[in-house]
Amino acid sequence: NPTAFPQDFLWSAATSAYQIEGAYLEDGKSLSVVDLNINSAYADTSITSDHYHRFKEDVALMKELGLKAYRFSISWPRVLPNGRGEVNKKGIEFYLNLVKELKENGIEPLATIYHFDLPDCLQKEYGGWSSRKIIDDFAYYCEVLFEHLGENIKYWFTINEQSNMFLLPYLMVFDTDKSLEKQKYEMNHIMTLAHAKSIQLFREMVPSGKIGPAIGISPNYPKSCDPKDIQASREADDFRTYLFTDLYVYGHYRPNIWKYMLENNVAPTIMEGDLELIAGSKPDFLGLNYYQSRVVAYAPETLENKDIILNTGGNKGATGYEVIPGIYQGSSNQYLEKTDWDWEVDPIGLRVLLNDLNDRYHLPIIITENGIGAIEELTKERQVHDYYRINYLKNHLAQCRLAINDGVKLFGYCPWSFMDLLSTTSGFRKRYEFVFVNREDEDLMDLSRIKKDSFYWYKNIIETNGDM
Ligand code: BGP
Repeated sequence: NPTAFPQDFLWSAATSAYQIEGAYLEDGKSLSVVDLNINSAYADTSITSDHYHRFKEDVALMKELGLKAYRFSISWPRVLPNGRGEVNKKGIEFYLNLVKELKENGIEPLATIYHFDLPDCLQKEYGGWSSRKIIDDFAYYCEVLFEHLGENIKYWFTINEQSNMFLLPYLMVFDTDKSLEKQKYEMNHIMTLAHAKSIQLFREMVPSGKIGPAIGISPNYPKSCDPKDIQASREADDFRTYLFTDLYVYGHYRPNIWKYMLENNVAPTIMEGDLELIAGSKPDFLGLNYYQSRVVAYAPETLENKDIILNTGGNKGATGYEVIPGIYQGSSNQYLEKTDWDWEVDPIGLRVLLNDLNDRYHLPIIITENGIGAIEELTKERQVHDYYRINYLKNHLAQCRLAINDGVKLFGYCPWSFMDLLSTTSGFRKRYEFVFVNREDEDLMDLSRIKKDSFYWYKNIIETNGDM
């Protein structure tokens, strides 16, 4: 009889600022790199779900859902329109009001400091994350947040998915005249330093709070039992998971990654004291964004290097797999069902990954994202029958429970997302959890909120503390 979820388990749901707030130039906010560069081809961030104006209504829905906690992100350009310097009073007020509203409704706020939305002015001024100048600006931004919100928010996430900003560099702005690979490793090092500095500051300013990164990773399975494939899967874990997590927790690069960086001339500049700073800023927990597992095989040296090609249209089969010659190549998993975006649905992979992280780092873990994107429409009765989502969440939660039984210190679960929002890769077509936001037909694009079937299902899960 497996152990139940702990009594104080944080039943939560997640969103991020640029994906739900809208009001992208209101009340003093300046534009971020995401507002300008990432989605311009298919979506715009000016209104999204209009949460900026409707947060009270949204918090009321969270309360109805029974959420114990809610993960949101703070927009740097809303709080500091110039990236640094003067604090935008209205910007900080928005988050103070949101947190107040959450707390009055018995919901624990979980705040992400950075979720892809760098103030564009810092990108223009010195190239954003490519310059070490950002470390001080990020530290200042954190100082402002800890000063104004530190008393009211106990749980903080430093950076969301540094791993995916590395893997999918469309989330960043890079210099096209320079080697992308080199810039990726440089950015990764600088971001880790900024993350470490923010933890250092947090220890001084919010001594009773808890802080950690939110990482987006997948376990890598070998394509066969050919020892070459086994080794390839281990190296895929090194390059796509432990590169980030070993840095965060232990402050070191694995030797095979060093070797790769040096041989390929992509090593970042590491200054005296860098690794000590990182190693001295151990997080309190790991936040895990989990959507799928991956399969890899050995990649002969003769193959060409390839980056992942994302399926952004929701047309099955459009994904292009990554190849690192001599190390590994991605491939699809014949045993798993895929979403329309080719994301491989693998609940057991979550248990595998949770155990792996627990064995390696012995830190508490919170699932900061997990969920299924789909194209959805309202029925005539204005309902959304998202039975596939209920299945998805049920199966993943069952594995969470088994992982807790295995000894994993899992303390919370934040399905992505609380409500429909702008998808990072696929605009408004791809919808996620619990609350439908009506933008179907232009005349009726009233952005009204409609509870999906999964809303009622999750409500019951929370009420029964995960009894399925
Ligand atoms: C993660 C991001 C989220 C969110 C989610 C779903 O990578 O942290 O911001 O977007 O993935 O991805 P998508 O919107 O591309 O389906």
